Amino acid sequence: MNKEFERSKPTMVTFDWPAYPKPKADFLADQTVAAPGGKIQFFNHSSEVTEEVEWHFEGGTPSISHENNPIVTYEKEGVYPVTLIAKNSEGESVLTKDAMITISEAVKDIENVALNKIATASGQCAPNEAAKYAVDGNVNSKWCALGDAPHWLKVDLGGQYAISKFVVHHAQAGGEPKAFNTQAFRIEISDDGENWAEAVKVTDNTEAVTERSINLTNARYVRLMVDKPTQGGDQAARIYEFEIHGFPNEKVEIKNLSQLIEEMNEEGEIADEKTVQALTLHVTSLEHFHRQNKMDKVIKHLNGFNVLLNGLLDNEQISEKAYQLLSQQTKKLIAKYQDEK
Ligand SMILES: [Ca+2]
Repeated sequence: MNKEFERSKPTMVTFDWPAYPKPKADFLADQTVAAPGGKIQFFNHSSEVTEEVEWHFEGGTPSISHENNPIVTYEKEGVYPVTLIAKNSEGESVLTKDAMITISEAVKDIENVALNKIATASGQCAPNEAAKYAVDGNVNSKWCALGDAPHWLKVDLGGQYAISKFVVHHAQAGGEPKAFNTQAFRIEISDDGENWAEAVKVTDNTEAVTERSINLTNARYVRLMVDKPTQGGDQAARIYEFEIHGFPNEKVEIKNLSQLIEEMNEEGEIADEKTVQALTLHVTSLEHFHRQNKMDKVIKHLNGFNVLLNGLLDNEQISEKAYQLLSQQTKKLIAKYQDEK
């Protein structure tokens, strides 16, 4: 009614409720690799509207779970997928991560392989805040970079490593305010330091430490890209420690011998050019038989190469160091090709 006491038209008030959404399945694990008998914990990160979860763990015990963050034991070596189904009254969402879990005896040697490796960066705030302080194993020292984001930190592991997990220690881990923790960053990996593949992307971090597991992947170089350095407008990156968890995973190939001969020659570990030629000639015939798939001949010539190395060492035509490195590589190749026969 209005002030003239006339009856006004009734007003219809309607609310446009958004349709209740279907869930979106997502999950993480504390590890992606373990030795046989090892335990892995999974974390449900599905969208908030999820009412029920159903996990499928091929090769694991339990093989099915309805818990939010189940712990699963894997007994046998192998590579396994994990599936999560997130459900509510509107429907379900299925996410399978293929080859997510690797169970291997090699995993007992897993450690932070970034420790004291060669690190470079887009910049530094001070000499005592250089790139190397992100990989020095000390959570009280940091790499800092000023200017406009993105900032980057690159680590050369010095060889091929199988990588399973990254741990990034942000500002608060070193005693600075939480507001300075990195909000958005990416981690990229590479074999050559030039072609990069994204392994991790985080856009909404608030915590002091971020852990991200990945499917076991080989790489030599790892790059941390800091896209949004803090929770607010401050553009300085503050990384107290960047851990890369993995283990050495060098490819065993005949060309490793050629590379070693070249390296040893450059370092003066081989007496003269004649000896270099003798070694190189031998490797060339190995490659020839390998191309023809004559594995018996490859193994025979590898054994012959070892005899040659012994003779060269006795005659002091190669150093003890060159002998050790070449003969270790030769033994690895013999073991590999005998397995493949
Ligand atoms: Ca540090």
